[in-house]
Amino acid sequence: MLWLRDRTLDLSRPRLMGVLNLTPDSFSDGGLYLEPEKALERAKALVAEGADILDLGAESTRPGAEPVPLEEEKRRLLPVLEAVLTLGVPVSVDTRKPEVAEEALRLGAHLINDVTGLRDERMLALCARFGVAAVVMHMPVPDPRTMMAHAHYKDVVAEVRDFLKAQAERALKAGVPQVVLDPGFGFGKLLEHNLALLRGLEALVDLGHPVLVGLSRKRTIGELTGVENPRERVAGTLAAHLYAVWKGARLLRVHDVRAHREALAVWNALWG
Ligand code: HH2
Repeated sequence: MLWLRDRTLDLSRPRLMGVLNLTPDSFSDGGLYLEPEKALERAKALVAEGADILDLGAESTRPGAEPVPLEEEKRRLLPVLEAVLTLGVPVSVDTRKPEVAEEALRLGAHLINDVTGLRDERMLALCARFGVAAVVMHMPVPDPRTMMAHAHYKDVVAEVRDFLKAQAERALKAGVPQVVLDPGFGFGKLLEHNLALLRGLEALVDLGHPVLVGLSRKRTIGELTGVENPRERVAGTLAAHLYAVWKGARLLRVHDVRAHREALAVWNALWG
């Protein structure tokens, strides 16, 4: 069960988190949903396609991305968040800034998705104060500009597991009600690291928290399939995500909700 403030999401079967990027520069859909009307339309479409939760982000964290100033991130995010919260579907906010998270939580956001792994004490304190769960994601350093220079691991599965275990314990001790763990595919990780993490996903699942996986349209899928255009990587994404579900992932962060809903319908029928 995932606790989302006033509601819960049953995780006995895998669930879909639909991505809504309110950015000019996201790697696969940058610039498409910059205008609030377009963003709201997209949110409605994601819900109609079967998203169980939406993840709103207003700062790209692709490799090399420059940070977005606080006021700009708020300007992009908050009006759309307010509108999307009226749709009746739980909303996660993808931000690494406590100031943004605080305003989002005041508006009623249901989950905080912090790609920097709740390293900032203020993020912990906020989630605890509002009684809101958080996604704890691994990246080797909390900066997309430099993370790829840190793609060096002796044992990537053990290192990611140890980081997530420590951050989860720290969060729960600080009063965060629940954590979701995410290996952070592509964040300071090369193809070989992403593959090792997928193959070894049970090591994270065994920590006892729900596991979220986000490989949607990512470079790793492009490298394996030879598909250059991120928006055409849906088939490869589905294969990786179904494998992750088989390994125990319970949440998939995806751009292509409909394709995932159909794949999971078949999966669920077979798996029982
Ligand atoms: N990936 C991206 C962004 N946020 N959050 C979690 N928890 N896990 C992920 O794997 C993850 C994430 C990158 O994808 P996207 O949002 O499409 O791109 P960009 O960062 O360029 O906006």
